[in-house]
Amino acid sequence: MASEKNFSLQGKIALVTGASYGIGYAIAKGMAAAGAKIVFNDIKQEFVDKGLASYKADGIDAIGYVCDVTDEDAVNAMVATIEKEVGVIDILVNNAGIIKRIPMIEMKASEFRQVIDVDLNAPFIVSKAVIPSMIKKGAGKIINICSMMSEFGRETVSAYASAKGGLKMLTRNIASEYGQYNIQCNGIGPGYIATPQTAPLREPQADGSKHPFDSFITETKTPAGRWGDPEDLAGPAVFLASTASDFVNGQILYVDGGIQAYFGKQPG
Ligand code: NAP
Ligand code: GCO
Repeated sequence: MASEKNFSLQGKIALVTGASYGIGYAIAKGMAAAGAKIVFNDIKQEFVDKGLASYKADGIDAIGYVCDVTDEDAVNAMVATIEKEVGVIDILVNNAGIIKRIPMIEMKASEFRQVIDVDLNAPFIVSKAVIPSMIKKGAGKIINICSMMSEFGRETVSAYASAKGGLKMLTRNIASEYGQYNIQCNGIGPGYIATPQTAPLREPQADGSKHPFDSFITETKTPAGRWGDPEDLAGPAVFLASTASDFVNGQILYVDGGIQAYFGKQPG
C-alpha cells in the first residue's frame, strides 16, 4: 500500500529544465514541498536570477544555472557541475520548451527545426547526460512534459505536434531501454494551462470580449470548463518522481481537465 513515505522526495535532487517560471516552476515548487532539492536552468542569467528570486520568495533554496538545453556541450558541463556541487540528479523533468504557431506551408524549415531542437532533441540530450549516473546509483526518474499535441494536431502547430509526438515515443523508448536499471521514464501531458506560452490564446479582443480560442477551450473542449493552472501539474509530477510510481514506466499521464476524454460540447 502506498504510504505517506512513498510520496516523499526527501533527500532527492531534482533538475527541472526551463523552470524560472510557468509549468516548470510550479512542478519544482511542488517537488520542493515534497522534500526535493531543486536545481534548474534557463537560457539567460537574467531569467535565472528572476527564478532564484521567486524560489527564495517561496522559501525554496534552489540553485540555478545558465544553460541552453539544445547545446549538448553546455548540458554536459551543467550536469557535471551539478553532480560535483550538489550531487547526482535523481529526478529529471524535461520541461523547457517553445512553440511557434505558423501555418505549415508558411513555416520556414529553420523554424520547424528550432521547435524540434528545443522540444525533442533537448530532452534526448539532457536525458542522455543524466542516465549514466542514474544507472550507477541504481535508480532514476525522468519526466517529459508532453502535450495534448502528443495526441492531436491542430492548425498552425505542425512543428510542436511533431516534437511532442516524438517526445511521447522518446519517453516510451527510454522506459524500454533503461527500465532494467530501475529508471522510470514517464510523461505528463498538460491540457491548456495558463502560462506565458498560452497567453496569446487568452488575449482579450479589442472590444474587451474573450479571445475566441479562450472560449473554445473553456466552453467547448474542456469538461472542467477552465484553463489549467500550473499548480494542477505539481501533484502528478510528485507522484511520477516518487517511489509510489516505481512500477509505472513509459506512461503519459494526461492532466487536462478531461479534454482527452471529451468529444466536445454538443450544439443546442
Ligand atoms: P513557457 O511559459 O514558455 O516557459 C518555457 C520555459 O522554457 C521558459 O523558462 C524558457 O526560458 C525555457 N526555455 C525555452 N527554451 C529553452 C532553451 N533552449 N534552454 C533552456 N530553457 C529554455 O512555457 P510553459 O507553458 O511553462 O510550458 C512548459 C512546458 O510545458 C513546455 O515544454 C510546453 O511545451 C509544455 N506544455 C505547455 C502547456 C501549456 O498549456 N502552457 C501545455 C502542454 C505542454 P526563456 O524564458 O528564457 O525562454
Ligand atoms: C496551442 C497551445 C497548446 C498547449 C499545449 C496543449 O497553441 O495549441 O500552445 O499546444 O501549449 O501543448 O497541451
